[in-house]
Amino acid sequence: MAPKALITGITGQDGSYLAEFLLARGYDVIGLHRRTSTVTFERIAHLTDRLTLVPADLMDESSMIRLLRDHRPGEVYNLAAQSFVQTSFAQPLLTGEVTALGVTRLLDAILLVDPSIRFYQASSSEMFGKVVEVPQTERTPFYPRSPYGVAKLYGHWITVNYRESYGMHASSGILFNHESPRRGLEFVTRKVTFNAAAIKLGLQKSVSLGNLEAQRDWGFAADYVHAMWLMLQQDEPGDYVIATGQTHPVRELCEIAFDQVGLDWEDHVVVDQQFFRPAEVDLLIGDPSKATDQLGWKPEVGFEDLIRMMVDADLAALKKGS
Ligand code: NAP
Ligand code: G4F
Repeated sequence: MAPKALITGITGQDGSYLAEFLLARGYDVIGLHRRTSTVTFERIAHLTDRLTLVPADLMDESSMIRLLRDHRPGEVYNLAAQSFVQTSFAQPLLTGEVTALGVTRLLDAILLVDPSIRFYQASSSEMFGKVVEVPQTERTPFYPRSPYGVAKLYGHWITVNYRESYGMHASSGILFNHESPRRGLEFVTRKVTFNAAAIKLGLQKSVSLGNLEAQRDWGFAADYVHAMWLMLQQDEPGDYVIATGQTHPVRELCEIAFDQVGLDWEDHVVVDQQFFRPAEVDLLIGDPSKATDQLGWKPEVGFEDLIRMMVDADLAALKKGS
């Protein structure tokens, strides 16, 4: 019988890549999506005839119990979250409900229905926040700097707690930033690549950004979903840092993106205070040695190739008018 996996957050960036990855390996894929007034299947439109899409919500434990009872997955990947850091300052309680308590609701639903289900939690390098050491490993102390980071830290520890309390195969992937042409337009990489393409096509003249000195360890989303799957194939659950081990400032992202369309970024980027955060994470750089040694995982696509790929995808989409 084909293995069966449930993905929460299947309509998001990572959900779409993970669904592709699991389908290619012969899985039956169940996608949990929340009810919305318009369809949000844009990223999975090419897959919908091969997926089972079930409405449920991380805010509603009984909806997840029913889903688990009806579909009986062997693996659950919890990718659903309010995932935008800036929004978490404006909506801290909603972020806590979904991104923190939502994890407990899902773990508890699994405990009630079938504790042998293997569980993946989408933890984040935002938990390191005001970093205590460089680079960050699985042993680096946490110091979150946003309501989102605090919520993810709760999700991380409740995953560890269910593993230790109930012997569940529950793993936490501490993923550093990962991007793709499917990245949401509000995140800085896609904001820059989309606007560089739009400026090149004469659709606008400038783009407004916040902190150009912030540094991130940016990888390619399709590489990172592979690591999620590898974690659930191990005999023992665990926590793993997934990163490239290299960091770049937002300024360099701008240089590469505008270079890809033959423009000078300094002619088009405007700094605007509204995009600065009340508290910032200045320097994220991960050490993925444990994942390399134990999972055999390594990133395939480097930062510059990733940004150039995203610009090309945005140019092509804008030319097509989508
Ligand atoms: P994303 O594109 O923002 O996707 C988030 C997903 O969560 C969407 O499918 C969204 O559904 C769903 N969702 C939100 N609230 C929900 C609720 N109450 N019930 C059910 N589903 C809900 O995020 P992503 O970049 O794919 O990231 C995937 C996960 O990894 C997130 O948990 C994120 O916090 C975490 N993470 C991401 C990164 C990164 O760099 N991308 C790094 C570390 C950790 P709608 O489509 O309806 O909005
Ligand atoms: O692209 P960002 O919004 O991503 P951020 O805050 O690092 O969060 C992402 O990565 C986390 C992993 O570390 C995930 F957990 C989280 O879900 C999300 O996927 O911002 C990156 C940096 C920040 O320092 C921000 O201040 O870019 C800086 N920045 C500068 N100007 C900007 C802008 N960010 C955004 N979104 N928009 C700007 O105009």
